[in-house]
Amino acid sequence: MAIQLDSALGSDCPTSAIDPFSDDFLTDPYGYHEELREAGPVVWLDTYGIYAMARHAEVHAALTDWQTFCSGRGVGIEDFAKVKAWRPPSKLLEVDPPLHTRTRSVMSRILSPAAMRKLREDFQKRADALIDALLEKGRIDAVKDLAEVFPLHVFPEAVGLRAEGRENLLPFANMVFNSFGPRNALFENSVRNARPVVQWIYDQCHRHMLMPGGFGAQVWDAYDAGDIDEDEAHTLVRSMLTAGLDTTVNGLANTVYAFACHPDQWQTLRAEPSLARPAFDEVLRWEAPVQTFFRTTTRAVEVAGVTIPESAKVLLFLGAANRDRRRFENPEVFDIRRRPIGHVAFGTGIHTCVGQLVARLEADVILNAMISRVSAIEFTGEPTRKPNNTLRCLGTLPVELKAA
Ligand code: OVV
Repeated sequence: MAIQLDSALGSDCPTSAIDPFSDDFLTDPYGYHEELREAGPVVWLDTYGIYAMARHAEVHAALTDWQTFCSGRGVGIEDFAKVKAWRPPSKLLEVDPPLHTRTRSVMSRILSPAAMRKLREDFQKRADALIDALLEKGRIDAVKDLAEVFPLHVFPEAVGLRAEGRENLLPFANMVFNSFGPRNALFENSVRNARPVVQWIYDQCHRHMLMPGGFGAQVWDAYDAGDIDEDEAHTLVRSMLTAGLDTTVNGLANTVYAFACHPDQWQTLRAEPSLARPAFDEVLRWEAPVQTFFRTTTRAVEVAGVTIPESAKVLLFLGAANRDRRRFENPEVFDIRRRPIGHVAFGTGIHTCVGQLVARLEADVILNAMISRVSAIEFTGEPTRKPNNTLRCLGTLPVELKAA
């Protein structure tokens, strides 16, 4: 694809015709990532009239500088200052300090290391039982049978949702993650698909719908304590239901996929189970579940010689930054012995994933369960992709788990 300097922009900003929300790009982004990284530290994307960054240094710096690259005008392609948000904005993701500082502190207290310690034993038992059952089956679809089943088992319960209606969670999240992109067919179809479940999701966020003791009830405890108002409490529970499931589903699917692609790495992990945590980080670096988020500039800012004007939308390619050879040696190689410190799959700065301990716990118990029980993970067919404007999603992942 032709990359030219566009003098009309008034600075030396390379221009690209790449469409990062096309099926082509979303199905296999890595060649396009390389093109964008090599085009320059900042690239103007003609298709949408937005700036983009795909190199690690600039993505990292933008995520860190929340004063300049704000979230309060939306982290999708639409600027909330110009276009009304399509849903009531998140009070965690789509806000800046000081409100963000307050809501974030409520959420990080609830999703703390101590809270994870209380959940671990139960999560591990369920992971063990699931992997035992899957070994009985042998041939599975690791998306439907593992990556979706496990988070749908443990996460809604940890939040304190009722048993009925949990199947509504994934279509809802799928829609929200599509909505950060343009109003393309992916977005329109996911909206159509999720329309019947939206009211159900909003209903579950009320205090009387949530079981005592769960994450959701604890958000309402923060309301009782006067830390947040009623609307904030409701919207923070919505954040949990939106951000907590599809992300971990794809994180787990990508984990199984990474090891199915690299049988030697599975043997390395089995020989050295203490690598489970760095191995999951390497999965996140290599195949980031959340590929992109936007920021909006609050002022004109110079980035590596390029001036980005005020009120510009800037697309940050987390997944591309994680494969930047300026930061990671042989970045396309999946190597669980690498310590992928600095990957930005969870973001960085004040908006770093607040639920990452839950994600890490889920991955850890699944890997533990598999390390002792599964001697090999073999493809039994071609995996398929399910394009999403934000997430790196597998549609199906046919594998056979071999019992150890
Ligand atoms: C990280 C994330 C993704 C999607 C939605 C939200 C957060 C939210 O806060 O609603």
